Amino acid sequence: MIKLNSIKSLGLISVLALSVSCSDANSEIKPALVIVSESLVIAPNMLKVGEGFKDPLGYYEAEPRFSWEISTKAKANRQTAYQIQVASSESALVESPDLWNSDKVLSSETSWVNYGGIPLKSRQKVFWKVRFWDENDQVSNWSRINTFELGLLKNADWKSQWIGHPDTALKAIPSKETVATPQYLRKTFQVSADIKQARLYITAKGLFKPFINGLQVSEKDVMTPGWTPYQKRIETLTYDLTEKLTQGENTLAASLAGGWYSGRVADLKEQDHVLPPRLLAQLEITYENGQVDIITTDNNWKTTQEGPIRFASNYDGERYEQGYEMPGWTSNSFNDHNWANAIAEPLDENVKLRPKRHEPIRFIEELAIESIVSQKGDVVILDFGQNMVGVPRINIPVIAGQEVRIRFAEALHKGAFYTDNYRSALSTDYYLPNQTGNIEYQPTFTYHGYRYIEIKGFDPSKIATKDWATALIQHSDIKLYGNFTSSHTKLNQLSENIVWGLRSNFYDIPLDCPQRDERLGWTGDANVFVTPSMYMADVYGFWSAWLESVREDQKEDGMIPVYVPFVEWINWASSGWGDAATIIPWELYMVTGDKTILVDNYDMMKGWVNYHTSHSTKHISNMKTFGDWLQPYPDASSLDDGEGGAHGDTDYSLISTAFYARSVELTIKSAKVLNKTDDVKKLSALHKKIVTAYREHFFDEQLLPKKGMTTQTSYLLGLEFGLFKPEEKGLALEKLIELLHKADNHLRTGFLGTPLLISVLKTADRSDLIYDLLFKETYPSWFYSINNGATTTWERWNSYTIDEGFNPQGMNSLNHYAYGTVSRWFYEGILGINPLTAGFKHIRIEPQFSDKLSQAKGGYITPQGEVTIDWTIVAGQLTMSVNVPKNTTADILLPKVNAKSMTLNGNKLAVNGLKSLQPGTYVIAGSISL
Ligand code: RAM
Repeated sequence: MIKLNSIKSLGLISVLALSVSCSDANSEIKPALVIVSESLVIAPNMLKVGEGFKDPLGYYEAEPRFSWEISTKAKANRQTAYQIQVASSESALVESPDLWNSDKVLSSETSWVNYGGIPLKSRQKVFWKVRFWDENDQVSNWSRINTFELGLLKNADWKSQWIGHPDTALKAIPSKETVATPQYLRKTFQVSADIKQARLYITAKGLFKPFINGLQVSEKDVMTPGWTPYQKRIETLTYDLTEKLTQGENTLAASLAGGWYSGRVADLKEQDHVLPPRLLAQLEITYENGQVDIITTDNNWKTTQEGPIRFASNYDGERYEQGYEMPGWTSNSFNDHNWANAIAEPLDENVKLRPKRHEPIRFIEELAIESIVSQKGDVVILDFGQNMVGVPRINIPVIAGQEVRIRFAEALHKGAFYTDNYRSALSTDYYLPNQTGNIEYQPTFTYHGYRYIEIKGFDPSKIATKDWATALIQHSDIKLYGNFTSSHTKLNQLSENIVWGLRSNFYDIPLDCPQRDERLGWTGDANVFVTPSMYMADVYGFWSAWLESVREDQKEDGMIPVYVPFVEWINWASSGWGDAATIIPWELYMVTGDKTILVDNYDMMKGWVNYHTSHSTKHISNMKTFGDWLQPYPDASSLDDGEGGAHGDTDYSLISTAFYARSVELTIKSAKVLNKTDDVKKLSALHKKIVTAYREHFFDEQLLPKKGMTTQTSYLLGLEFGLFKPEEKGLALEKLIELLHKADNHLRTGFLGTPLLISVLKTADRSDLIYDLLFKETYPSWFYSINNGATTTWERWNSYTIDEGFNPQGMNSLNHYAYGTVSRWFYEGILGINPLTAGFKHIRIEPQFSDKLSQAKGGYITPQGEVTIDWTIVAGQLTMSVNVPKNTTADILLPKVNAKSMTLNGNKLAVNGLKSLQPGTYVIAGSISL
């Protein structure tokens, strides 16, 4: 047997010292020293830090987690050990890593390995590489060198001050109009030596758009820095300006608007444009000679409010006046003598400045006009064919002095432009030209949720053409996997709609909707969509960043607001919403296997459980709740609750007690992972008591609810959260199915019940019923909204109908992701990919075949690599190919397939042949009876 004694890297050549164990009779004598240029094992790839960042700049985490994958090209299937080396320079990494050398660590973990080296500092650029030992203890080549560079990690790193226009100084008692008028700021400075590196650290209280020497610092980033609880933490961005500075004079500039910080949020008009926006920037130039220049924001900056953007609001839109344009204001040659000196304010001690934790909102894609709906005089309605989010770029003929108005809508109501469902959000942009001719305009400091635009005020002698507008789609820059298709057109449309719902609402934080006067980070909606979203896109960083905001917004007594970031509006907690504190970390842990998400959020979980306890008597909860929100067909008596039965019919206390039990259960599970044995003990005792109280308090001997109405959700909660006695589960399920049958196999569930319905039926092996629900064409169902023209998921099953138009009730968003919860079943049910252990290192693959589908294909990118499934059924014959990622084991279960007929890669299947499959690609065939 050949044993590895030591391995040392010398540049690209590995020197392997090998010895031969004499006990191994078959071994030949080998030279003691072999020089090879390549190990036999291919290097690991897909190196990432934190929640999945590749070579990030301005990184947030001083104690990073490292992840990698075994290359799909490698012969190696498993990792038995790894070694990570980390250094402060590329040469140190090759010669002798000065920050960390993990040495050989016996472990199969390829993800979320914690850094264990010398503490890292702000600005530090870090180089790292990894190699692994495979199942034969053969070492791989070193990976390619990856890097990350830290941003400014603490407030003390900032020498700059917050700056703004003097008219917006609070002591000047500025009017709302003044505060709402965007500011323009600039500073000219000299560069007189060779530049080695230049970094711009920048953020705003509000929104900023930076420029360097006449060019945008980033053409893609928008609405930065994004939305956090600003009174506690503001995120900062880092840009590399090394190539953008020149010798001699340079100009750094930025425009600035209120955004979520200062502009109104939701319908809170009294808070609109009260706090003045401020800019904070620090340009650090390191010269070849080692000197460093720091350009700070201070009162030497020049500023004006006499620029072309006259007004900006996230909810109301933007006003642009051509007559105010200031050609060249971002470049050296501009004369800023008329501009005022900025006022400078110190950093706030209690507001943390921290590097942005996830990718910002960016321009992602352009969409052309699908059709010109109508043109009457100087009004044209244009249809992009897709409900989405961002701003349009318009290119239209205008007449000097004639104002152009751009409005937005999600649907037309009987052919007319319909904006009522935006409620108080004006969502309107204006452009006032001072010249006749063609203009090109795209708003900078607002965003719209829309499918249609109406442009009014262009030159009416011109006929609209499709190049008059382009939709510039914006959302957090997440990677979409596009990983589910099937033989069913409408199901594919539903899957696409759900992805559009995701794209539209992953707008720096998880929004409920992107268009009306709400657009908030509703926690309940997030609960039901977190796992499906993880299957559809690379959103771990997005969620874990938002959880930091949730932690920050948790009150002393453990209360979690119903939306985060919190703004003073609904200041009470709701069960099923605040439980985001336990549900989201746990679900993320199950999908990723990253313990850090539990470590970071564990105290919040416990705090929320305590809050639940303080809102219960004898383990029965009296916490308020939005209930099974928007359950269809609410009982007549609840219709006059002032909210038109929006809360559904399931008893509130039953719901709240069920979620109390659930939150305790998830905290116990987390405590187990984190080895908190005392907590496990205490919480388990509490859980038992809640379960007993729940059963006794809410159900009689026949398992009929003692309080409130008998609803699908009243059984679902108990079944999903384990609140019935084991021997009662069968009866509870029967009751649920009875209710389903009564509704002709339609759901009668709202936001809380819908995900449970699918999960409970799946656990009960009733995928036939799930297919039934899923393929229903009539109200309430997913296909019903598609039949009525949906291109996203809707807030209500019947928010809009082709015959009736908009639902007369107040809340009718056509872009709400909550009911997109069903896509979880596309992956876990139709494709059948389920984690047996957190992070999918052990997978159960159990596709749910149905006579309604002849084919399904897709996959999921696990931390170990992609698992893919592709199944087809033709004339009773199943063919299925499966790819099991490296370092993973899969069990495949195919109960409907005739075991005797089954083949695996063309060979008859051995007993247990589909258990513990090793990484690789398999083709399974057999006869199937559906
Ligand atoms: C609505 C929001 C959200 C929901 C709450 C209860 O206004 O749109 O989706 O969670 O209310």
